Amino acid sequence: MQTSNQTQEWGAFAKQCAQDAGELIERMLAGPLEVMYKSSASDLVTSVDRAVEQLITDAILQAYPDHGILGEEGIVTCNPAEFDTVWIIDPIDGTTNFVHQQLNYCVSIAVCHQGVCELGVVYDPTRNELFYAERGVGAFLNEARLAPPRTIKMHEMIFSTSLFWNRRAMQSGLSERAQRLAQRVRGTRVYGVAALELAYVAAGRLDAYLSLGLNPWDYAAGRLLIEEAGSIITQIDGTDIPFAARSSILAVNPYLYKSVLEFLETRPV
Ligand code: 2AM
Ligand code: CA
Ligand code: CA
Ligand code: CA
Repeated sequence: MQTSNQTQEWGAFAKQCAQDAGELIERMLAGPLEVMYKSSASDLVTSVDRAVEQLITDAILQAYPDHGILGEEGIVTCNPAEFDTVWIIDPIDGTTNFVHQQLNYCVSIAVCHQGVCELGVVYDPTRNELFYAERGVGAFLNEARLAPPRTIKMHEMIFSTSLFWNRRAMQSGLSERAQRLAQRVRGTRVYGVAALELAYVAAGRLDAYLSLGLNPWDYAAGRLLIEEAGSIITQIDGTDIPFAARSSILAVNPYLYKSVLEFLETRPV
């Protein structure tokens, strides 16, 4: 169990790291952007992703040399399941948006202690919006506490997802069930930036977010934001999200969670 003083100190440090990352991103955007393929043309990494991961990691290891790092772009100093305190970092979530639009991307940082995430930061530098959650304390946007989730009916909801054309979701019938859900709601959105979409569910800008196959750096900080804001987050079949492993994600306003889950599970396709 962490003391709240210690978690607060980590929180202040994580916020500063995210803001420093934002400044580095903006500085680097003034120069040429080096874009590389990872596994395919739809799986990109840039020189900025790598520089940001290095910046954040160097700062953490200087301040907390005995902590572990799990970063998307290759800086992994520990097996998170066997380590005491682990920082889970997505230096740029939404890299495709970053490359094409220089908009709708964020920096995501979570700090987990003995398998439980204690704080999460999701920072959108272009809008200067910093979402912060601390376990047992709450969820905030730029120091203002997020409002509790609103009471809402299914026909009033909007949700974001990329499930409709996900190959695995199409094969399993999940895609068609999600489309039927889409026909019952006010609207759908596709932002392509998982951590920010989770922050938006926490903030009530979206009422749900659904995804398959997310990595811990995509959802760790957003998950705590959802929980501390009073919404519900599980895997897409309703089971608990594992620690620091690939997972599907179903994040929903608490008044809609049960009906969305039922819709995804039981409606005939
Ligand atoms: P990234 O930009 O950090 O890679 C895009 O729909 C969202 O899913 C982004 O948050 C993106 O993170 C993440 N993502 C990108 N490629 C993915 C993949 N192959 N599997 C799962 N998530 C992915
Ligand atoms: Ca990526
Ligand atoms: Ca990501
Ligand atoms: Ca990323």
